[in-house]
Amino acid sequence: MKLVIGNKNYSSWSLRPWFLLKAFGIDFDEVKIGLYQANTADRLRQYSPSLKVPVLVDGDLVVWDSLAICEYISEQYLAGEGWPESVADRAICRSVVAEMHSGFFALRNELPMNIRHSKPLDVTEAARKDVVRVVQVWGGLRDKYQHEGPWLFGRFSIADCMFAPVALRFRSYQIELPNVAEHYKQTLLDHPAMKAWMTDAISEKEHIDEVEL
Ligand SMILES: N[C@@H](CCC(=O)N[C@@H](CS)C(=O)NCC(=O)O)C(=O)O
Repeated sequence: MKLVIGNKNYSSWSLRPWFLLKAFGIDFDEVKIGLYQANTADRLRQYSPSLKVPVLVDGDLVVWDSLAICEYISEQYLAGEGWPESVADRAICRSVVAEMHSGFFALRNELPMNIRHSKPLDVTEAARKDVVRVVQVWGGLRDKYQHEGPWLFGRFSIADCMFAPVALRFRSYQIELPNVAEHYKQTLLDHPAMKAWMTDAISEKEHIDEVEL
């Protein structure tokens, strides 16, 4: 099985399924395609019908879109363990995952993932509102599931993978967080797979002007 990803410094969408695979110890080959290069589209065309990363190639099956890949991994390799156990918890988990997948545009645009960046910056009211909403989601879930483990739903789930790039953005732009959110951010950043991704990102040489602020 191959996971095709973009630059580790910049590609927030790539991190999500990569983190899920690593966190559950599933074996896969990593294929990295540098984004925004002259040959990027040609290289992506070999794997990705959407010409975007991430893409999972498992035998004859091609799955594109980070959430669809996480869903597939959970069904095919984890007997559903990517999601919480109870129907109600799964419904809430899918709600926050969908909210992340289809929203937070100001946060994404104004605070792009850039692991090598380390400096605060001025953001608009819309981005500030997105940060407040992330803090509310993290705080509410940690409050509810604190006795079941350190992750958003106690046990590690796809929700943690979806928010992992947000933790990296908060780190890069030095966003001040209340204690509970700060602690959860640190839990994400301390995961060995996240540390490995960050180490690789820092050693990458490509500098993409389109993403740098
Ligand atoms: N909704 C998609 C978004 C994928 C996406 O936008 N990927 C970006 C990289 S992080 C990409 O491939 N950009 C290359 C391009 O647009 O040329 C997902 O969740 O996988």
